[in-house]
Amino acid sequence: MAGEHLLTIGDESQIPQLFKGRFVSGRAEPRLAMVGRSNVGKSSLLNALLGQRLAQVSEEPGKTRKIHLYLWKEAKKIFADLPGYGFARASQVDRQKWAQFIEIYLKNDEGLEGALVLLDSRHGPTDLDREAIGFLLGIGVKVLFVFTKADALKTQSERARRKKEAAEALKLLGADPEAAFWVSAKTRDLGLKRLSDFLAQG
Ligand SMILES: Nc1nc2c(ncn2[C@@H]2O[C@H](COP(=O)(O)OP(=O)(O)OP(=O)(O)O)[C@@H](O)[C@H]2O)c(=O)[nH]1
Ligand SMILES: [Mg+2]
Repeated sequence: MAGEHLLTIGDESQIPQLFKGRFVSGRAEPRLAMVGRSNVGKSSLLNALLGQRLAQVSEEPGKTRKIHLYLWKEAKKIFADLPGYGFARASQVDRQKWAQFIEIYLKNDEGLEGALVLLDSRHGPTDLDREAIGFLLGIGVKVLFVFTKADALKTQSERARRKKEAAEALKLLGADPEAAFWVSAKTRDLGLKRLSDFLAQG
């Protein structure tokens, strides 16, 4: 088995007792946070990287409401699958609660190596994505961009157009457009393999 579910954090009040220095529940493997809007494919990507269906995937946005930590055994890393943002049906209060929960986690996890910011290959980054990226960079979290559902870009010209558009948008955000991977969890394409190798080496 390549992966293992370690723990679920349902509430921010659990965070101080779980995280001690670089350790989470006594484990020292560096953490990689999966950040992105609801339904962008965070849980699917995690499963594709682990080669196992551990995280729950759903067509219904807002499925992952808790923080789930998964051990990636070969790479000796821990994925933190975070609740997605931009869940349309959530109330303002719910959205604030989510933002606060995620923020407390990101600020308290001293073993956080970086965040994988997942963006939809077909559109964006959206305003909410920009806000999330700005927030992460603002608190000093290292960011790696992963464009998901690359299989949905059917033609060569569509792929080229989107890559150009996305690179320009990332440049405007002060990010390195080269630090981006285009992947499909569905077809498990070459991009997924490149991302997996990159994360396992780092
Ligand atoms: N075509 C295609 N669909 C995908 C891909 N990855 C995920 N999906 C679909 O997108 C939907 C959402 O996937 P999830 O992995 O649950 O998304 P999530 O970001 O974890 O969503 P939340 O937990 O709600 O934040 C599901 O219907 C998946 O089957 C992909 O690479 N290609
Ligand atoms: Mg999810």
